[in-house]
Amino acid sequence: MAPSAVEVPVPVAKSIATTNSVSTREELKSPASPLPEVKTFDAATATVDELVDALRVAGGLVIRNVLNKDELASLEKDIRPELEKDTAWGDGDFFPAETRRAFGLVTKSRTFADRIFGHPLWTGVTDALLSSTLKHNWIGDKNEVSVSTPQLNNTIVFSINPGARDQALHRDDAIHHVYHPAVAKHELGRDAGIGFFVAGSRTTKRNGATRFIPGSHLWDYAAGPPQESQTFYAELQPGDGFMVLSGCFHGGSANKTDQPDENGEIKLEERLVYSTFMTRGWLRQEENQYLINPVEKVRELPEWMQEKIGYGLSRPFLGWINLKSAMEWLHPERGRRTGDLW
Ligand SMILES: O=C(O)CCC(=O)C(=O)O
Ligand SMILES: [Fe+2]
Repeated sequence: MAPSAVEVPVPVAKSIATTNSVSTREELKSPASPLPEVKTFDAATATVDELVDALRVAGGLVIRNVLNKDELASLEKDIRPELEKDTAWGDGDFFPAETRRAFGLVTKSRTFADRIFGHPLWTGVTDALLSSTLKHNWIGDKNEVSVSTPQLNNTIVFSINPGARDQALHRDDAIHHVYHPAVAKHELGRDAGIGFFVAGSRTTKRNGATRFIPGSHLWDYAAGPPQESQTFYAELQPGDGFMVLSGCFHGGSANKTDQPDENGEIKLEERLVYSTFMTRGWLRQEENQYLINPVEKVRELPEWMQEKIGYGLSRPFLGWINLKSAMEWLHPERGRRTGDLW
């Protein structure tokens, strides 16, 4: 591209000193700050606003009773054969060798699509925290405001078996090259993603519950390494859920059920967790949804889900095919519409 005569301003990460005009240096959160409380809700009574507030403070929360027994049974019927196809990764990899995984879950299980990916508390929380509004977009004499809504980032089921070691603590937003300085309080716009883990079996500190460091989404990302002593284990009953911002340090944990318990007995347990992440509409999706999900299966889902899977446009015009929304490509029976970018 030819050099431009006009200098285009490059977005620069805010420095710690200018992050928040009302914050003093002392108020900025760091690994030395007290750890915030991790709240527990019930899916029958929780509101989206309460969940959003709790996530902004602690970075993670527990929701009891997201799925009932019938939903869990139907999910497992769909997914178990997929887990059985998986083979161990080499030890020393990101996942311990005793982990089994399966992917592309929105089209492998309708229960997963409806009750996890499409759960109203989940769509409410992710819409609130991951939507972006482009306020200043002059096109000629018109300022065109656009809202980009969140899209699916990945879907993974993790079966962690006895003998698995701890997965190292990490931030999932590293995939999007995120760096943030410390803040005193969460600011809207900070998050690149959010994760939702739903327990298929009970998850405990002994069998490998997901652990995370509360409040670590507010730290300077240069601060490290993360300390195991600060972790909170998301201990869940089957059907309970755990939401976590991608900016929090977290990881799957060791499954020690191959070792004697406090009564000297060995009771082997599998830790089974269904997970999904959402990301902003204008970031690349971690899991390639167009290759993993057969298109005929995508067509069976409601249109609002198809849009969230990535077939909708991120406004103003990201993700088009033939200059049209991929929703039009997905529904050729409707015929060609007039105008670009349906
Ligand atoms: O297995 C878990 O609980 C967490 C897995 C995880 O964080 C990851 O694979 O990125
Ligand atoms: Fe992770």
